[in-house]
Amino acid sequence: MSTQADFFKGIPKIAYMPSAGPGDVLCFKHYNAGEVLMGKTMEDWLRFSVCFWHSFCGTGVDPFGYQTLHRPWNEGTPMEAAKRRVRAAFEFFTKLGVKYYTFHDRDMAPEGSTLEESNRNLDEITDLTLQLQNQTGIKVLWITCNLFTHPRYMNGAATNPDVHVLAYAGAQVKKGLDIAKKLGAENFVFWGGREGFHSILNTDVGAELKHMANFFKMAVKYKEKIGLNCQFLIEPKPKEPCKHQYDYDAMSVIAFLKHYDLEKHFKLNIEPNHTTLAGHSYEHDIIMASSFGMLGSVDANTGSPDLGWDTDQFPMDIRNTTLVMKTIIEQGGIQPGGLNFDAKVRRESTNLEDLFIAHIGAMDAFARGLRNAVCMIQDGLLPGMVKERYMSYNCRLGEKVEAGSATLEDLEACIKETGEPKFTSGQQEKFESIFNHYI
Ligand code: XUL
Ligand code: CO
Repeated sequence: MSTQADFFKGIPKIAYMPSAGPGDVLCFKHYNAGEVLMGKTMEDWLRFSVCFWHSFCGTGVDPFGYQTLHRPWNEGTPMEAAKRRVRAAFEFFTKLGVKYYTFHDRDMAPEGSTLEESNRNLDEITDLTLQLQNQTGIKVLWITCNLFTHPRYMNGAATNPDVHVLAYAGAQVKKGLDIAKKLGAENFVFWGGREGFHSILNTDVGAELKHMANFFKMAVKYKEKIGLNCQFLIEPKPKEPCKHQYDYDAMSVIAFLKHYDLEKHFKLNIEPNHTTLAGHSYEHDIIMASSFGMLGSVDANTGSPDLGWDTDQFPMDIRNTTLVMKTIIEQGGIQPGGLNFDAKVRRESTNLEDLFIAHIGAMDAFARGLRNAVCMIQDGLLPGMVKERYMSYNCRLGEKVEAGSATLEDLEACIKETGEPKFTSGQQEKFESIFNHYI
C-alpha cells in the first residue's frame, strides 16, 4: 500500500506568507521554520509536535453529547481504522511541516483482550509508523502509556491498592519503553490521571506514594537495561479525573522526585491548562520548573478561565506564548522536549480544515511569542531592570548570602550598622507597560 494518504484533499503544504491578509488562515504569517533567531532556527526553538489522540482519535464526545467529529479515517475494523489514522496523521504532519508527534500506546493501537494481543496490535501498527517515520523524517517527541482509561485502572495504576493492577501497569510500561526504543522516541511521559484519591478515608497515602516511586524506579531500571536513550518526564495535574492527584503541580512533583531520590532521572512536562486548574497563573509552572532546571517539555495548550476543567484549547494568546518562550530562551532551549499541542478543536469545529487552522494559529502564536521574547531579551531593558532590583546583593553581605555562608549574626550586624531598610518601588506597572510594548 502506498504511504501517501489523501484525507486532506485540496489542502496544500502550509507555506510562510508574512504579508497574507487577516482572512488567510491556511498559511503561516509568523512561523518561518528556517529563520535564525539568537543562534537557532525557529524550528529548533519551538520543536512543535502534534498529538495523536486529540487530533486523530478525538470524536467530539463530551459528558453531555455524542460524537460531532466524523473523521474519514475512523472507518473499518479497529485495526483497519488504526492504520488509516496513522496514514492520515502522517499526511497531516507533512502538510503542516511539523517534525514531531506524540501518542499513547492505546490510541495508536486498540487494546486486545489479553496483554499479549494488545502488544501484538501495537507491534503491527508501530511497524507502519516506523516505516512512515523513515520515509518522512518525522519523529516521536514522546510516547506515554494510557494507564487511566481501562476499567482495571479505576482505582489507580501504580498507586492501586491491588498489586495485580500495579503489575498490569508495569507490564504495559515495559512494552511502552520497548516501543519507545523501536521508534526512537526522544522522551517518555508519565501522566498519573488516576494516581490520587477521591476519599482520604479509604486511602493509605504514604503507601501509595512509595509504590509510585518504586514503580518509577523499575521504569528507570528497565530503560537503562534496554539502552533506551530518552528523557523521562512527569506531567503534573492537580485533579480530573481524581479529586486530588499526587502530581498536583510542578513544585509537588519536584518535591516527590527529590524525596524519593529520583530527580536526576526525570524532568517535567508542563501543561498550562493543568497549571491553571491548580489555581496558578498560566506561566507559573513553566517558570517554577525552569527555575529548578526541571522544565523538560511543554504540552502547549490553554484552558478557559470561565470553565473549571481541562478544555485543552489551542494556545492563541500572545501574552502567554511570549512568557513561555522567554523562559525557554533563558534556559537555553527545550530540547529534547518540545511544544506538544495537547489540544483539541472544539466539538463545534467540524470541518477537517479546522484541524489545520487550529495548529497553524497556535504555531503562529508561539512564533510571535518567540519573536517578542527575542526582542525583549536582546533589547535588554526588562532584564536590566530585573537585575537592577537585586543590585543590593553586590556587596560583601549579599555575596555571603548568595554563597550560603552568611549567619544570622552577620545579618544583625548589618542592620545595627545601616538601620531601617529604605522603601524601593517594585514598579510592577512600569514592568507591565514595557512588557506590553513587546507583544
Ligand atoms: C490529560 C493529559 C494527557 C497527557 C498524556 O489531561 O494532558 O493527555 O498529556 O497522558
Ligand atoms: Co497533557
